[in-house]
Amino acid sequence: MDTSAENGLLEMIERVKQNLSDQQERNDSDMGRLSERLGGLEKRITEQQERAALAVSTATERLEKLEDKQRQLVAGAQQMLEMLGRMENQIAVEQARVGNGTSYFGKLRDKAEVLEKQITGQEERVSLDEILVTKRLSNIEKVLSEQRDNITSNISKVADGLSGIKEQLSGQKLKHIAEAAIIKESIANLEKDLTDRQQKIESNGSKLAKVLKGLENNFAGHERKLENDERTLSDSQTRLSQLQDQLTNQQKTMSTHEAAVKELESKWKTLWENRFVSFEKLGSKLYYFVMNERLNWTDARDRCQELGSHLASPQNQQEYDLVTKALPVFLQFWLDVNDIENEGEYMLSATSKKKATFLKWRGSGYPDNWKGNEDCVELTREGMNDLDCSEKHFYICQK
Ligand SMILES: [Ca+2]
Ligand SMILES: [Ca+2]
Repeated sequence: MDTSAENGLLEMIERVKQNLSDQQERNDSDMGRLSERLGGLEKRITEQQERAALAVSTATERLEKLEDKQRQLVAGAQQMLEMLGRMENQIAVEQARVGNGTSYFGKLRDKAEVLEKQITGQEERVSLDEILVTKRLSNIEKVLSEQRDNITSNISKVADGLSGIKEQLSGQKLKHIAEAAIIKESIANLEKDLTDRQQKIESNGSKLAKVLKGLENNFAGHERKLENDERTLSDSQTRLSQLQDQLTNQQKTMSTHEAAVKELESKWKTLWENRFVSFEKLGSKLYYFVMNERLNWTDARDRCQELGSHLASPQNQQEYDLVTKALPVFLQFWLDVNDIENEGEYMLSATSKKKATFLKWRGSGYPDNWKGNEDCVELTREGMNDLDCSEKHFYICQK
């Protein structure tokens, strides 16, 4: 190579060197600016993080979501930084290899701008959320303030009420004090009255004790007397009991005597009643013609039985004749014959209600059952006739 050619080459190298040097300076300058902008971005992101952390500490899930987004942004920024780091390396490689990465840096700047815009947009949204949260907080604060006012008002009312009650209590207290004074006075009066009464009672008690002593003495005397009386009474009771026993025995004896007397009386009565009784024999039978008393037919029948006989009933003409002849003239005597059971059917009561077979009526037209009430048969010298059984007549007993 000749000198001129060498010089030309050297100049060219010098220019290339100069260009590279210029380029390096420009790159350095761009890098500086980018670094500054990234620093700014980092700072803003940190501020946003702080604000987001503040918002998260005071509120809701929505803010937590924002925090997530912020974290994503930080991560994005870090990725971006890493990307930028990688780009720098690539630029360095490209510059070293191609010697010119201007167009590439241009693209990088564009990308950085886009990212910056995105961050700005997100920043605005964060601001908007922040405003909303602030508004809600403000509302809550307002509500709280109103409630506080209400509470203050209520407290004031309560205080007024308490004041009123306090006054009432004060009034009542005075009233109670006055009442207590009256009551105290009443109690004092009652106490005095009580003391007086106690004294009176004690005085009366002493009198009563004396009277009681006297009464006790009297009582003791009476008691002794009563004991004596009781003894006397007991003795009397024993005596009475003995007397009662004696009386009972005497009553028994008397009862026995009475029975004996009664029996004697009865015997005497029979004897007396039968003093005229004397049955006479007519034919084969004994007859007793009773003419000292008049009886109705039933009593006459019973009387004959008492005398161990029955009303007479002649059984044939011979007996009839004997009896009839013995009768005093005009006197009527009851016979045993009657038709009490069945009208017109004449029976004999004494001989087990056998039918009367022998009848000797005094004439035609007999028996006539006069007035429909003649069922007992009498005997006169004229013959037999029916009569009212309640009529009282003499009678003939037979045995
Ligand atoms: Ca008759
Ligand atoms: Ca008659």
